[in-house]
Amino acid sequence: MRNLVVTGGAGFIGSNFVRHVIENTDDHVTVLDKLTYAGNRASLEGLSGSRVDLVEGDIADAEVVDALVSEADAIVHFAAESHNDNSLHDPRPFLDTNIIGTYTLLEAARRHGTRFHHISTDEVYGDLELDDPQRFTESTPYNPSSPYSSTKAGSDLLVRAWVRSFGVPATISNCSNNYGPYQHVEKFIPRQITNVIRGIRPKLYGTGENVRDWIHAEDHSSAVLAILDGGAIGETYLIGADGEKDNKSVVELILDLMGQPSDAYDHVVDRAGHDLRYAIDSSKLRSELGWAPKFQDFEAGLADTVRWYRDNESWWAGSKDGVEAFYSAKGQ
Ligand code: NAD
Ligand code: TDX
Repeated sequence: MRNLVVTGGAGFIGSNFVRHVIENTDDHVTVLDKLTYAGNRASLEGLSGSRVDLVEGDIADAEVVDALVSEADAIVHFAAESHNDNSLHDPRPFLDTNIIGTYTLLEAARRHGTRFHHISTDEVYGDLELDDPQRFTESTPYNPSSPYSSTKAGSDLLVRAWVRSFGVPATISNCSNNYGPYQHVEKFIPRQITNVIRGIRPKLYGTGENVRDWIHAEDHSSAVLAILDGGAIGETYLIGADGEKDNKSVVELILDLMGQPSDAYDHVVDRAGHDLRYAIDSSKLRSELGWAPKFQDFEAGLADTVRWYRDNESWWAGSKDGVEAFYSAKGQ
């Protein structure tokens, strides 16, 4: 039984990970979360009690961080400002949390010799052409496009430096686009599902030819646990489930699953600097740690996700109007 500190555990992937840990290990979890607009206590409902504690605090607050890390066997670091569109509007919080926050955690891990797993994204590698036969691997050069992805790239490089220079026992994972329950309605899939529920037409940026490599958040969680348990210190692992889909096909599938005509969506203003395609080669994780995804059927996983948003309107209703106002002011 370990005591895990999970940063960002009240967010989308973090809360799915906490649930996965509780169901699959004997570990105790202390969530450290600032409860920004993206964090939600309700995402941890049913998990409190003897196995999970929630501490409301900032990962950039050295005092709070040190007190928790001094008691921890391992840190799993999900907390971040995570939305590209927000980073184009106001980059500053991305520097504060993704760079200074990660630095603050690394310094605590260094002082206490604590195992550290850093959660990152495939966006650090930039984008691929639609017809490029290569996918991202652990040796693809970094080439981030947005304020979000550049701060994630910076945080990855800090982790690598703290491993090499200070011997912090850390691993890194870079995962592709996640879907599933508890994802904020600002993100692509929940935005379109909740639009349809509200009678608003889905909004596709630009032509919709952009490709994302989708993985269910439950599969991301099982991969992170596998790396925490068996990953080699200093190594990076790419996490992906061979789920490439263009955005237009995803919108059409959502409309279809929700009983609407598949062309009942609008093309809107494109995202500045919009990455064209992400694609992950996760052979290293699969061959070295024996990991495999369970959600191979994207349509079935998406149907479950649609059902979750229909059944949990009270979880997202409070954020929906503000998010749509933010987008419509930009013609999106
Ligand atoms: P999210 O925005 O849903 O959740 C982020 C959580 O971090 C929230 O609970 C928020 O309150 C918390 N947080 C933000 N700033 C904080 C701070 N300063 N101190 C403490 N807590 C803070 O994000 P997500 O989509 O769950 O992403 C989680 C991690 O996974 C991020 O590091 C992200 O870069 C990475 N990632 C996400 C995806 C994806 O598809 N969503 C894919 C690959 C990697
Ligand atoms: O309304 C929309 N219409 C649309 O066409 C929105 C919100 C997005 N899009 C497009 C932009 C992207 O091509 O859909 C795609 C997915 O968009 P997001 O959900 O914003 O995700 P993305 O920018 O790909 O980044 C996500 O995956 C990598 C996460 O938000 C990041 O945290 C993660 O690192």
